[in-house]
Amino acid sequence: MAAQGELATWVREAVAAVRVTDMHTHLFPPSFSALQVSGADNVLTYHYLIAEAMRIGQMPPTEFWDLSTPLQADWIWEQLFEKTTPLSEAALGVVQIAQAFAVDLRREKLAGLRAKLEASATDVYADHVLDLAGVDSVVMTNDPFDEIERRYWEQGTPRNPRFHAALRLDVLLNDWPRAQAQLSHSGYHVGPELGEVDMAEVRRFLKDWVAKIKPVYFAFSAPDTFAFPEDSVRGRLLAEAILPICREQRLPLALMIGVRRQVNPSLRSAGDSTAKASMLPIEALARRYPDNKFLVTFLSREDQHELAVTARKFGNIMPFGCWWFLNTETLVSEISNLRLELIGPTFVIQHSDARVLEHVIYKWRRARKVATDVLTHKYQLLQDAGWDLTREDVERDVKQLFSQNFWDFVKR
Ligand code: RAT
Ligand code: ZN
Repeated sequence: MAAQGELATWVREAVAAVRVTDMHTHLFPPSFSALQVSGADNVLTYHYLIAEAMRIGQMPPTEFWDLSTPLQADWIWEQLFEKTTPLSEAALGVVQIAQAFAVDLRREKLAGLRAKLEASATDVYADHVLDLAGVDSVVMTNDPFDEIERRYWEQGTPRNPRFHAALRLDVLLNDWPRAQAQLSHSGYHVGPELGEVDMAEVRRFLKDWVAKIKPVYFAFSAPDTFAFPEDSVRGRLLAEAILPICREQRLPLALMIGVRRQVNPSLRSAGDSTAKASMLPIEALARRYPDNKFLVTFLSREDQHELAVTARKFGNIMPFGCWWFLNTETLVSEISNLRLELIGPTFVIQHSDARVLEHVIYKWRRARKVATDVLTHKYQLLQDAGWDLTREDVERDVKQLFSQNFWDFVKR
């Protein structure tokens, strides 16, 4: 049994030391140079910050998009760090990145950050940043319909082994005319009608990509209106191509539900929003396909309780992370407590969604802080009830939440 104060130390030290698997990011290895994103200007022009800066500055979005990236960064800096105090989650994140690089942002300003962060990352720099964040490896978001990205895979570009692949199927499932045109162009005989033969070609395409990139899972994001089963292109592609290939290859399918894309198109990448979605499609998928595995995250706060309850019913559902607008101190704490209370330590506690390499630093610092508080409280209750907790128990649970639950599920 831990003495008073000792318990908090066990948790703090275990969470600080754990090597994280960051199971959903938008990062690329340095060898994918046209896609790799790092450095101060990219940190400042994160779409989370663009939306916040637009609330303060008077610049019309069209004018903003015409600026070069350094000028956009200067403008965002002025709005969020000069005219106001950087209190939001994303703005505080910039300050925490600066701190990790020993930059006093208040005094040295954006120039200080520009001097320390590398805009064209080398493998040494990428490893350094991942190590600063205590991240062992990251999972990318790999789009087989992206021309630039496809070229890297087709050339067999070697990559830093800390970057795992995930096959992202948004274009296939959410924009069938574009997917169909590109599939046909790449030599898959797929007509617009999606008959039996076309479906076999989609399966061939998926298998080719599994062989090419060796993904650890398939993924797609869907709107709040997502339904399944459904007599639609998406419904049929899921049932007849994606789920069978996932089963055959023993790969989980990650479902990211509840995004309303482009509610304000003038904001471009910053113009997406969220809405409450239905749990019924997830229940239907998990029940009808017990041999498939589903990594599931929802974007609205309102869906979190239902998701945790649904995960109690189906062992083939793994809830993961607090996605995008939920990745705030308040909501990560609430959602992690809720999940622990309903399913114990059997979920993936967080993913970073990093778009810029240095993001992993602040995202994981924040995740660790919240997890420390949440777990300390829960362990205290357990000890108060007479449970003889050990330091090893704490270390095991933390490892499961931050990495092992994900890998066990992938390899199951
Ligand atoms: O969090 C984000 O950066 C979003 O823009 C999305 O990328 C989202 O995470 C997604 O994967 O669709
Ligand atoms: Zn994402």
